[in-house]
Amino acid sequence: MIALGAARASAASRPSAADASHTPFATAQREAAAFQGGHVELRLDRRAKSLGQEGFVIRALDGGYRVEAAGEPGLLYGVYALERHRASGTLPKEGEKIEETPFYSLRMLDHWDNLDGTIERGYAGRSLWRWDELPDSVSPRYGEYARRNAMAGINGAVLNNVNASPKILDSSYLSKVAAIADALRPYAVRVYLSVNFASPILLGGLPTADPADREVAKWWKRKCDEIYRLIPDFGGFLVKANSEGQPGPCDFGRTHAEGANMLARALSRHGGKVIWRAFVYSPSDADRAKQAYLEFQPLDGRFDSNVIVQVKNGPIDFQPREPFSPLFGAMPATPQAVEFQITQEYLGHSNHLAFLAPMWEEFFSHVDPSSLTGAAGVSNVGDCANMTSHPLAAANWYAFGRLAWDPRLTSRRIVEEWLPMNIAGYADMPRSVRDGLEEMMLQSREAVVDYMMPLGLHHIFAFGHHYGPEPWCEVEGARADWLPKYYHRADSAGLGFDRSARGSDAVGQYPEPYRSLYGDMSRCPENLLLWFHHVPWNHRMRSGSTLWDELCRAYQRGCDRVERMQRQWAAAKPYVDPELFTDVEGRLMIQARDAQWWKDACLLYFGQFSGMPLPDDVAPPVHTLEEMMRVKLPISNFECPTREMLNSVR
Ligand code: GCV
Repeated sequence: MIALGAARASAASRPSAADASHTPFATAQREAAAFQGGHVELRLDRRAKSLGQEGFVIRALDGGYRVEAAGEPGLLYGVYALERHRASGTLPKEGEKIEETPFYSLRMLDHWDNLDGTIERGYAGRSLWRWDELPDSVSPRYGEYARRNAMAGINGAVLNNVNASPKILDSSYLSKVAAIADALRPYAVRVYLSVNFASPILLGGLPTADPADREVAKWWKRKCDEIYRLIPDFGGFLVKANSEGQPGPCDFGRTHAEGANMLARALSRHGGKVIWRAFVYSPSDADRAKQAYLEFQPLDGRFDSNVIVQVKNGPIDFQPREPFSPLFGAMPATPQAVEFQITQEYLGHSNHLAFLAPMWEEFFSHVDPSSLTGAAGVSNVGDCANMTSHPLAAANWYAFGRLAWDPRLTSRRIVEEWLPMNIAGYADMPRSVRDGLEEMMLQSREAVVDYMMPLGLHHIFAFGHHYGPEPWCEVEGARADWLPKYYHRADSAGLGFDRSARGSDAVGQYPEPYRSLYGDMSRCPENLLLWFHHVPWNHRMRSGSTLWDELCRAYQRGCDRVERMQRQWAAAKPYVDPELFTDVEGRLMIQARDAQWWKDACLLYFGQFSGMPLPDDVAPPVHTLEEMMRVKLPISNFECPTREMLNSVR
């Protein structure tokens, strides 16, 4: 199994696709032989159709285990499941069996990797894909990466950024993509590509990319034929169209459905899919939270059957807490997938510990998992030694895969699986220390919500890089809905965005009972209150305190929670690898200081509007507002600030 800080394999040459040692079956055999919990027999029974290609049965027999599956991927997933059960001490007993099939057939990691090696919103180094060395040299890390995907249950990888360079479809790049596909195939991970809708113009030299133009459709067909000649199991295209400056069918007076269907027809004879993103917010007067619904809901039923509309979990953009997007459930005649963000663009990059399974579990508690056909996660993987930079952020990669495999899993169960498999020494820890680590993981996302944006506040980040607070931010020429004031609307009357029927009526896009619940200030869940309402500072919360006091206490609670996380990690010191310990300890220190930064910046800033003092049980600020407003981090949108940088600017 992967242990944190494990040694790397040596360089490998490129396998041939037909090579029998590079199949999921061969991988399953190798993994079974290495299993340390007893003898494992593999049985491939193609007649066991109810298991599909990916399901498996594990039987405990004659002092060992038999993994049965109808497809090679199923055998592989079965062996990894055995390992999971071994690590958490839940292996089946003699005569017992475990049977699983994945809930979703599409379980996909979306890389926002650029062809120049940078990663948009990536905080774990540069891209894993070494485009300049491919296809002749294939890094052994591709296999390591694919294995970790397969262990989590992920079966697809979109290799490149949705802000896509047309070059990815150039023949020279397609041979590189084919080499990566060969390296991922032994782990049953299929390759997908993000495509630029204007590729027929930018790459093909055509005068238009209008989806209704026959030459354009032919160009895409020929391109798909070329791709499938190189990669017979190619998964399909992911498309960001008419969003944040990307080209799309609307540029030619066509709808998203017309654009998606044209691509879908080019892919359909090869069995490929189009995954069409619904992350759109064209400039209009409508509340940004309403725009994706306004544009996509009327297109329900107009997409071909091999198109999946991929919707971000919340209506704005991967905030620490959002309500679910109202598009879910509003397009019953259209296959939909949810898009989560594993990389922590808005949750402290790779400096902060934020175990995201509770966020995704919360999503699935509101959106019926069976209304979706797939799940995608924006990857947090890069080429740094442990691939995720924050060692514990690997738990988010794993958690995404596990929830895509089975969205009914609880966060606790996932953490109970991940910790023993990934923290060497975990088994030797006293129960109290293990409980502490579990709690540290499980509480960490809520801690981030508390010290960044409690009670439904959202998007009050520093401009551009989104690290740290800037609720006062003004940028000349920037779209209003890129700026915090658009979202928090602080004034002397109160705080929050009125999305009730009296305000933007975003609540009107929700089905009952959510419409009434969210729309009524007195019944709205308090953790979403300021998302849906402009609330008077002296509004009485359920606790009996005013909004202002409750807000102050939430920020304080966030800081306290991080301190508690520091203590919980400190208790594990005697049992864990010293290098791992120091790495996480250092990041928790940054997180603790950042929490204080958020608390001071937000309370000092909002306090100007409330005019109310901090309650006695909230510690006074350690910074002034002027100091906080002077902080400017010299980082691009794709970097995580270092401790030295943070120390020098605050
Ligand atoms: C890939 C947000 C991010 C962008 C990202 C975009 C998207 O706006 O800040 O970096 O672009 O979402 O999901 O397309």
